[in-house]
Amino acid sequence: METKKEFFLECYQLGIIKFGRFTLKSGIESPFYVDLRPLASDPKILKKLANYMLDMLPLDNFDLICGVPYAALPMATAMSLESYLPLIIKRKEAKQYGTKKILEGIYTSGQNCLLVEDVVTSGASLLETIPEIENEGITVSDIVVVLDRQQGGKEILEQKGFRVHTLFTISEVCAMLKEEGHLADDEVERINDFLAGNVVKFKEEKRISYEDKLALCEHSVAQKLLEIALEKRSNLIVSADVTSTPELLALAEKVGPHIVALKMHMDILMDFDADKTILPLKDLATKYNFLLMEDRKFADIGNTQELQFSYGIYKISNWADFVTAQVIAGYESLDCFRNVGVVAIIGMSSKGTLTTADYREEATNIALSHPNVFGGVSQYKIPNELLLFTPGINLAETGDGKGQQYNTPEHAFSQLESDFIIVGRGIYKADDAEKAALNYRIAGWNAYEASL
Ligand code: BMP
Repeated sequence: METKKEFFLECYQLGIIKFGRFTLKSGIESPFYVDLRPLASDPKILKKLANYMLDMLPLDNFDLICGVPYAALPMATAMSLESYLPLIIKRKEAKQYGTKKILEGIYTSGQNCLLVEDVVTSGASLLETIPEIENEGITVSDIVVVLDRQQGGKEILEQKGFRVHTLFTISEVCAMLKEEGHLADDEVERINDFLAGNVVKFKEEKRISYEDKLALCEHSVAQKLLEIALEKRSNLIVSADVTSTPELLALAEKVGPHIVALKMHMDILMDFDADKTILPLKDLATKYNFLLMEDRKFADIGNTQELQFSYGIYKISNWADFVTAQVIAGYESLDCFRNVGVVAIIGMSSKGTLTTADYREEATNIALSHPNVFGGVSQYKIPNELLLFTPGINLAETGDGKGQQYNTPEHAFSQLESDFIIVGRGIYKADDAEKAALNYRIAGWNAYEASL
């Protein structure tokens, strides 16, 4: 014979209770979340549940059975089928037309009805439902509940004179789950705190450090960036959106000591020349120990991207340490970026971007699974296995009047757990670009340390 515990564990497999940090409708944070609706989707479990509930009850007392809508409707139906107690259905709202009935089914005044509820918390929904049934001349003496969240509802109903039968209580359930190794001691402690009415202290999840990221991120470019960050105590990438080689080289010379990488849009240079632009740039990168990031945002089929990457006048594959690429053309479109790292565009910083939550989720899946990709550009958190690059950073502005939206380094590190901030106009348009780079470097590093 199956024990009640074995039965509960079977129910648990359907995902009816989740542990973690949940905000309830009331705004209160709860360490667990209960939703018994999945039970109705497993006929064997639903039938067993019906019998467990019926076994607890003085069935001779009842003429009718009724579930509180909606979660308890299938439970009441199953109990009716197993016990032959006639079912009545209570509407959530009275019909606006015809009979305007709140109760459906066959019943007569003076009958006693067993009320079925999935979960009792404060008892409020039962206290609303009962008078609506009693208004039809039906009495309610007993309530049967699958799970008591032990937040006072049962006691309130009992004070009002109802008999409340509960199959499980949350404490009992936690004890069973702990015994089976599904719950850790600290989780049980939080649940007990919550049930005792105390404010629950959740562990603040801290971002992981660059040292820990070094152990987690396998791509050689990711490792190099993290090593430079630790060595230079910097997480700053300057976006060198200038339009001539002299300006680009002058900027690189000024900001070089403060950055982990210089980000370019090489196609905006008026005077690009492999010898005059790239060779001195590579020398500066060596001199100051930073990487070259080409923000090309490739967005085509694999074959075209392969040509764009290695041919034309820029021959990006010859000099870039890493490139940005959209993932819109799918996983295989990224295969062509051999010998460099790829940072995938997961979400954009501009107003009205089409990078919605669904898009970002799909983009993240591609980024996580493709061996060439080691990071993502986004304004939201991404998984720890990827390095997060956050553009749209400016200490003085909130936007540029062209759709760009700015945040602070503090926001990037504390809210997004970013790894690298990307700053363009905040630095290259400053009167003193070197001083501005130093300021952003300090602000970025302080924000990173504060977020640990
Ligand atoms: P600025 O700090 O001047 O706004 O420059 C931001 C840089 O980052 C630009 O080169 C832009 O192309 C890039 N960028 C961005 O602003 N938002 C994104 O979502 C992705 C980007 O690459």
